[in-house]
Amino acid sequence: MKTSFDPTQAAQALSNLQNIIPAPAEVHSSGGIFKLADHTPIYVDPGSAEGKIIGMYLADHLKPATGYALPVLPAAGTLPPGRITLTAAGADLGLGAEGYELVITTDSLTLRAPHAAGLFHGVQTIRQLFPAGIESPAVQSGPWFLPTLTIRDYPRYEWRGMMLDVARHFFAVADVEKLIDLLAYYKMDRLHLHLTDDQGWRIEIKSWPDLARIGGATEVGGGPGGYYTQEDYKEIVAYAQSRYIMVVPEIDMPGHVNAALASYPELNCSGVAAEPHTGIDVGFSSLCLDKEITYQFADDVLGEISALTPGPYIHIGGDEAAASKPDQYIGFIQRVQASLRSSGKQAVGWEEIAKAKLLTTTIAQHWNSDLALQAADQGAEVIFSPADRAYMDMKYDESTQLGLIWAGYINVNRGYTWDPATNLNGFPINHILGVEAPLWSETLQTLQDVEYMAFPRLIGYAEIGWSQQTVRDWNGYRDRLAAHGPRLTLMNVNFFHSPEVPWKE
Ligand code: IFG
Repeated sequence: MKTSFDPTQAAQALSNLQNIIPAPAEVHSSGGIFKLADHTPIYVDPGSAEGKIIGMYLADHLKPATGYALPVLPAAGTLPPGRITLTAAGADLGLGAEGYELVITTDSLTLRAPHAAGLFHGVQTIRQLFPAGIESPAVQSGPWFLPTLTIRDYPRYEWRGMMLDVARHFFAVADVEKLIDLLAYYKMDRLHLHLTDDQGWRIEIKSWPDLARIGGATEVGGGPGGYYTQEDYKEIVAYAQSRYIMVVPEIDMPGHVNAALASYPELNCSGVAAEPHTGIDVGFSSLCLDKEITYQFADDVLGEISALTPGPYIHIGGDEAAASKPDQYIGFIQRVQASLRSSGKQAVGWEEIAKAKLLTTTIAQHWNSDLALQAADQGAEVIFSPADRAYMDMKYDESTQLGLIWAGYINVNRGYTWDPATNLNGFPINHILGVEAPLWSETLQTLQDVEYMAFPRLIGYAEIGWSQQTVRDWNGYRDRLAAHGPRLTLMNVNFFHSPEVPWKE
């Protein structure tokens, strides 16, 4: 049956194309439409387990709103018109580890990528090419069509992440997994979990059981806190992996350790356990760097967290160690990064670690000084998290109830209108590993609080990490972001309706 060409459908299809975030690298539209039908097959490469999983993921995200069958089948023999194909066959290796090519004609949709992560990112683009109603959990009236086009897309930076502080306040596995789904929707690929701090130790360590039992028993404000068992942590890691997101765990040392000092008297120079801390001041605690047991503790903890973490990166914190003696701080950082490398991991640390002699495999995270320059001078790669641009715990403006203001207000515009390549004067751009937006939780207690501070600003950081600087401008982004309001609502995200954005209904 010849589908009649409806110019309004083509116009609607094009408007979705213009609202993709992060903005794709190369887009060519040809003005036609591809109509999804009830039994449109989703073909995947025969024998590719990952291809099948991604095909099922696509089907699972299109079925609720369309009510269509959308069978996922191995591609074999001649394929019928009116099909979707996800394949590595014939993919351009130049697209790299995460790139993809999407070709939509009037009778087929072909998503090609040399690696599974690219297919997965291409699926997010397909989701955004449908009207917002595609994200509805209930069947919507169709028709469901896509614009005919070619998209070639690949990320600017390989590190595109968010940090969630689960130490000041604790968040359940399910909350973290909802965040992971949202990170995936915007093509982010790193989730840095800030697991330990003065107010809480949030990860079970079997060789030091009181860390979670005692150190996880409270939080800022004195609430019940909580912690992840090692099974919980493995569940989070596996869930993230299934969304092509790497979990980067942080054990913050030698400062920010009051929860550990409250759990084990022997970790204190005094031999007496510290009192639990439920306030929000920083920089007052340090491991006792005079004692050998401290280094045993660090090795045991990092050994266990490394064994639970498939990714190569382990974050050792290193920030605000005012209570540690400078020479002992340097010795500690150097010792810990070396022991991590001996277990095949790369250390990541806040930029203060640049005071030590870094291994070339060690990564520094820029947040509020020019120590990142010293890290780069030593050959380290640097993740950009400038506090005055990317700290999502900063209030949007004077009216924001949640959050802090020590790094200044960060509204949606300020969070978006910067470029890592020009953020630090004289920083060598070939040492920029990517972007990460930290969300510290001193003032956040629920997932709704987290969503309110993270959205919509996180969407801007996702674009800074993925899109070329040449395709980014505030006016264009603002209007594209406006079209994501209905999508965020349908995905049940408690986002801040910033007055800067002309939100669509
Ligand atoms: N700085 C501290 C965080 C947190 C933050 C709140 C870093 C690296 C202030 N360290 O940012 O623990 O308290 O905005």
